[in-house]
Formats: sequence, structure tokens, C-alpha cells
Amino acid sequence: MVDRANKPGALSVSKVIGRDSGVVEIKDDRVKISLPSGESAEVLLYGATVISWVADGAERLFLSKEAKLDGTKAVRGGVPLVFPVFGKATEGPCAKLPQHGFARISKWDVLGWNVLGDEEREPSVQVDFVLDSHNLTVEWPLKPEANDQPYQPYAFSLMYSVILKRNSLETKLRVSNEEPEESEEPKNDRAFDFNALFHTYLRVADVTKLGVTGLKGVSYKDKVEGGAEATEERDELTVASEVDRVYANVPGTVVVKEGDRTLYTVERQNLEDVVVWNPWTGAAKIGDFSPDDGYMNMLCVEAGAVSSWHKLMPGDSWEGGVTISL
Ligand code: TA6
Repeated sequence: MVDRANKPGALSVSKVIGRDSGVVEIKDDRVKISLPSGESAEVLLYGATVISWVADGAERLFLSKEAKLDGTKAVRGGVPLVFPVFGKATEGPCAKLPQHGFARISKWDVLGWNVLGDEEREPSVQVDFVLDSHNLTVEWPLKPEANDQPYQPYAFSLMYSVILKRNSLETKLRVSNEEPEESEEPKNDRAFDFNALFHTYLRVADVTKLGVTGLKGVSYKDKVEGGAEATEERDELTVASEVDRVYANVPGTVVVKEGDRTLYTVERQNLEDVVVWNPWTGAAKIGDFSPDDGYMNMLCVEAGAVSSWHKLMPGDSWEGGVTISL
């Protein structure tokens, strides 16, 4: 079953999408998805940021108590989307874009929703969001200072799908270069490069008790050590101080464990990299991070394509996604 909203983004409706299959409520600035079995997720239209995921009776995402949810700042917590640049670009088409790009600070539209799986026995619900060049408030690419040609922003579109299942949350991003293939301009001119990442703040009881597996033997850039390159030696990454690492080309599944117990399994589709971040006591210096000791209750395990640029030619699309399961 597919139900496409007529006026995306301008809705305030509560919609039951199938008798026992779940509910999608679109109200003002957010979308709430609920399953009959009790799981739920909440997505702000601002940034299409997932700000809550409740599974097996507990909240699974960390959201700072001082996170701004009113569209004035990227949300500190949940799952902010990083696109088209990870961090800051000092040159090139992404120069002058805000840190981590514009996807997390743009207002997205709801495209529609869909019931997946076995509607009777174990339904799951997908909600799709869109963002394209028409609703951008920043320049991408950066306008050249002196150029007599008319400025043309990249013709891109993003479709972001949030899929709530019984024991997992799946998020998928499709990036399309909408420039017609038969464009008269040389094709390369309208190709664009991008990074994408799901900046997921996992909620945990005590970060010091965790181990993250699946990274052994993988090369990483250590941002705490000024970007020094190293290789992970440990079976399990543990956190006892600030951690900010970009693991490149991670081969398999990453698992967050507490002792023998699996807390989260992170499976990636077409996303080669994994970033692990915990600000530790530096959290107190992050204006919208609260409480100061909240770093004990979070670990960012971020699936992405960030260790190199991905090029998208006119007419082409790319898709990447991540499934987090209990
Ligand atoms: O993904 C990790 C990271 O890039 C860290 O370096 C850290 O600064 C974090 O993101 C938060 O960035 P933000 O722009 O949300 O403050």
C-alpha cells in the first residue's frame, strides 16, 4: 500500500495506514510513526532528523536536553544527516557550506508512506522525505566571485526513507543528479561530488562499559590526534576518553556490545566508512550538549561514505543505507 501526500510539508493530519499496521501522524514540524507492537520513531522535517526511536520499550537515541528543535541549529542528537560534505571544505564546490553540509539544516518535505512486510503479523512502516535544489537556502556549488555566466546550482535531489520495523530502524538515502543526460554542456561540468553520513547518536547506559567490534585491522584517521593515520589493533574499541575516528572501508558489520550482550548491530548498505565519536568531557564546551555528563550515555556510530568523494554524473543516482537492530 502506498499513500502519497498531496501537499507535502503543508500537512497536519493523523493517518491510520491499515487497520493493524501502524500509524503515521504528520503534525506541524514532525512525523511520528508507530507500530501496533509499541515501537515508534519521530522525525523532524527540519533536517529530516530522526529525534526518537523507541524499541523494546526504551528510547534508543540520545537527544541532548538542549537540542534546538525549532530549526535554528542542527539537532544535537538523534540522527542528523550529513550531506554533501563531511566536516568543512576549505576549497571546491562545497567551500563555505556549513559544517556537515546543508541536509541537516534544511526543511524537508514528506513524499509519502508505505506499509512493508507482513501487514497482518509483523508490519513495518516506511516514510519518505525529499529535499532538492529548489528548497536550498545555501549555494551549492559556491558561486564564483567573477563569472559572467549565469549561476546554476547543482540540480540534485535527495530522497530519505525512514523504515521502522519491530526490532530495527532502517534509514536510506538516495542521491540523484537531476541534470538531464543530454545536457548540451559538457557532462563533467554538471557532475557533482558528495559525502553522505548518518550521524547516529546511540543511547547507552554507560559508554565506558561498551565494546565496538568489527573494526579490527581497519585503517582510521584519528581526529583527536590531528588526523593521524593508524590501524585498529583491538578486537573491541572501548571508550575512556575523547574518541573521534573515521574508519575507512570497514568490511563487515559493526556491533556495539556490553560484555557478551549485543546492544546494537549496525549493518551498512553501500556505505564503506564508519565514524565513531564521543566528545567525553569536551561535551561541556559544546553549547547545546546537555547535561554536561551526557557523554556517558551516548556513542555516535556513524555509517557513511566520507573517506573519499563520490562523483555523480548527470542522470545518475546513488543509494546508501544503514540498519540498526537491537
Ligand atoms: O562525526 C564526528 C564529528 O565530525 C566530530 O568531529 C564532531 O565534531 C561531531 O561530528 C559533531 O559535529 P557538530 O557539527 O554536530 O558539532
